[in-house]
Amino acid sequence: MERYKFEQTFRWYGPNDVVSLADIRQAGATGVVNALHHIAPGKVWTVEEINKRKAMIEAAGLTWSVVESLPVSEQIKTQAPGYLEHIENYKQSIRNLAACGIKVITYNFMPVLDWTRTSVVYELEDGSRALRFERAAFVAFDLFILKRENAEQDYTPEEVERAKARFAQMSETDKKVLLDSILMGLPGADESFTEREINEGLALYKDISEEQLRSNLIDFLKAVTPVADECGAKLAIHPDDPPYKLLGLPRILSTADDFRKLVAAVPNRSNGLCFCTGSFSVRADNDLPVMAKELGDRINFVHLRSTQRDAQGNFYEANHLEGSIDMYAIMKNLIEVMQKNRVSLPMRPDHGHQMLDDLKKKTYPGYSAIGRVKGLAELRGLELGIGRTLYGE
Ligand code: DNO
Repeated sequence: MERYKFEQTFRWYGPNDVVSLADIRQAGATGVVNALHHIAPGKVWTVEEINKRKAMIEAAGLTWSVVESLPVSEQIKTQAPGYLEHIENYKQSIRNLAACGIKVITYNFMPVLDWTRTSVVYELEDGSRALRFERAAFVAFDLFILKRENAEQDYTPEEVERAKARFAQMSETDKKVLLDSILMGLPGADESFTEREINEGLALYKDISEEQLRSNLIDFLKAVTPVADECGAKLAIHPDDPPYKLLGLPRILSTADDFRKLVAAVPNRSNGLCFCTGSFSVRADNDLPVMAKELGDRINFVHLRSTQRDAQGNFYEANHLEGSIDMYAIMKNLIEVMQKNRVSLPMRPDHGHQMLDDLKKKTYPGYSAIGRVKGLAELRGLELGIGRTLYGE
């Protein structure tokens, strides 16, 4: 029996990343997940630029397997003037990528902020560091630092009280660390957002409801999926991280049901999911093994990671095989999906703890080398064990 296994990949942020392509090769990955971060959202990724990057990756003995992300501009998300041109450019970028043989394209539709944490240096018992989201600190940021209009309406009275108490305890340094962590900016960006930019971003979405944002996403997918279908490219939408409304901004990809709605509206084959177990794991009502099975036919890319959540809405990024989710059950279901569909899905160990020598280096939060190498090693061992048990080889 032919066996379908994960294509093991590793994210690389490009030539400025302190984790080099040579490091990635030693990690045991064969594929690289990369993006042209220097090209602004809304602009075309030309064949020339794509090929330049591709050659760099191939010279290191690796393959550029996945794009993460081909960013969707705020104009497209809000349907602001100029968005139709951005959509045309997006289509052209898909065509160009496919012509260069890069056919898995990740994107997200999160307004303004991508992933959001309150600390990127949360110290675990063993001295390593993880990314963490602390609910009371986040609410305190919203109410007392950002001072967003009518923000209290989004929280329960208990949450407001807890945030008040938390804020009262914070030193000026604590407040600065909190602000910096939340404004950290997009992955791959060296600059952070300013408070002013966040406020401008929030203003853009003032009149955009969840329904409106979903409808804008559907319009976008209706426009781009036929192009992707035609050139054999597969799209993979990344879920909201964390998977719920933040700062009053609508969020529309937090649950299985959110994704089902997209497929119902746009059944095109290329309309797929980036199954990010870490993002989905923050909600106790997301049953990940069940989602892996049910959505399996639409999963085009897999991020494996776990979080440890608590009853107060806090979570931190746990070791890949620990935390609140059952990684064994998820892995088993994904292996079965690949075998049934006869595909090898690209998978990457998502994030990792900052540990050992990496504690002395400046790396992108979540993307130091050693923690991710550890994650990949554990996950590939788990895959091998389950694969052999299921299929005997
Ligand atoms: C964080 C990542 C996300 C992801 C984008 C995809 O570490 O998982 O930032 O790359 O949301 O568009």
